[in-house]
Amino acid sequence: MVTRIFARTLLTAAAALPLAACNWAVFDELADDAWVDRVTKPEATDSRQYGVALVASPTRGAGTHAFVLGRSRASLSTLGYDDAGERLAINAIDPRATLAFAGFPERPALAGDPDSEHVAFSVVMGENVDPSRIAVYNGRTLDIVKSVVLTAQTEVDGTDRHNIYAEGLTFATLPGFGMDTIKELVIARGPQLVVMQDYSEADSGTTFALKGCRAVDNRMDWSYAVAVANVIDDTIHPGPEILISVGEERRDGVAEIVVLSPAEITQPYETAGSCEQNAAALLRITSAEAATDLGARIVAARFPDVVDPDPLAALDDLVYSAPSLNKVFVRFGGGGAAEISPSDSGSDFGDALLVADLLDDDGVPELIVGAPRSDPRGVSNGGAVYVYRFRATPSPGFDLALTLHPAEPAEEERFGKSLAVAPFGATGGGKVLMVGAEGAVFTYFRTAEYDDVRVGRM
Ligand SMILES: [Ca+2]
Ligand SMILES: [Ca+2]
Ligand SMILES: [Ca+2]
Ligand SMILES: [Ca+2]
Repeated sequence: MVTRIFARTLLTAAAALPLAACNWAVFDELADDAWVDRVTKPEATDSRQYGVALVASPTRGAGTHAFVLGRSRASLSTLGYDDAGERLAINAIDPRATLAFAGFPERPALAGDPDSEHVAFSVVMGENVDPSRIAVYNGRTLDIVKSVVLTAQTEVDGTDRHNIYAEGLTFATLPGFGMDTIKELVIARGPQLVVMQDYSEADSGTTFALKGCRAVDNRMDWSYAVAVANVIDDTIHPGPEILISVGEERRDGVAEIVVLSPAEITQPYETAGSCEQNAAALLRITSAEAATDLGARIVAARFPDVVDPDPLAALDDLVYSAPSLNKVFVRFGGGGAAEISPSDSGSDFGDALLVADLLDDDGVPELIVGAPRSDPRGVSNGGAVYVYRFRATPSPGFDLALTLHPAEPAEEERFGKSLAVAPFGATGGGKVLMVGAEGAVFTYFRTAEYDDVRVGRM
């Protein structure tokens, strides 16, 4: 399929459009290839930092759907469109009373389960006194599914360490953790790795359990991302591994990604010792440039870098970023590697990261990278998003397919601070790209991939 490229966004009419006849906030065209709907802080959410994190809904009855977090005043909200591309009414709740917490951390962790509507996020319950909490909600109905308090943990020096919130979260099925039919929540939380076994079971259920370990003694002060992927040959370590990026809380030390066997995470959460007390890490991924934030984001992917029946074809590819270096790294399952960096330096390239088959629905995913401190058109920290296509030859790597930013970027707009790709259209084969900015979410619809379904245009 030929894919045309859309690369510009026109947002000049944003504030001027009346909302009476239809609920488009912005109904701007990008040539004839795409249009964008820009949603700014819906009144219902009362949150200045709307869009600080978002995740797409994987299932759909019609149209498309996402879940959006807002900060300052906390909000959970939905953002959806029908099959005609018309925005649905926004649902929003303030979860602070229900969850008894003060607000979201600066960088709230948010994960979506690719197989359900469940979303998980971290909250801070108070200032240096209270434990933190992981909450799971239905991202479509905004009903609470689960809420688990993570109590303060004792430091190596014997003091309790409070107010440690999770920066990294992922849903995963770990073999040997409760029932195989119920997933785990794997959590990177300060100096800890936490596994919430069979997370959706009742706390009193026979298989619900909180397990954990202190990821690697004093070398690790803080963890900020976690992923579960099969990156080590099954003849050496069968099944998936847990990858956790660790460094210093203030991002002032050398960071690395530690690859652990899930089978070693056997200790109850309350008595967590070192993750390596029984067996050393399977692998440590480092950077020659001694990045302080290596693995700020970690994403597993399946790029066709090797051809079956190469045995390594079964391994996952690993995408991880170091925004301080302005770089994204790819470690291919077939043994190759790639480094990606935009020409725009100091842009926090990789602060948001996503792999999805966005451009052409051809089964080969694209790499989508947010760079919220990019300076499009010279506008300081306006932000940009880069989309790369995978190429197999002459060696596995990536080619820039398009760059997105608002046509009239605003200073500190931080376009690209969060990213989601959601299925769209009658079959769900089409995709929309959602990009979070400071107090806004932009949704890109593409006529190159599906019919122009716009109705009620003003
Ligand atoms: Ca399980
Ligand atoms: Ca393995
Ligand atoms: Ca691959
Ligand atoms: Ca593709």
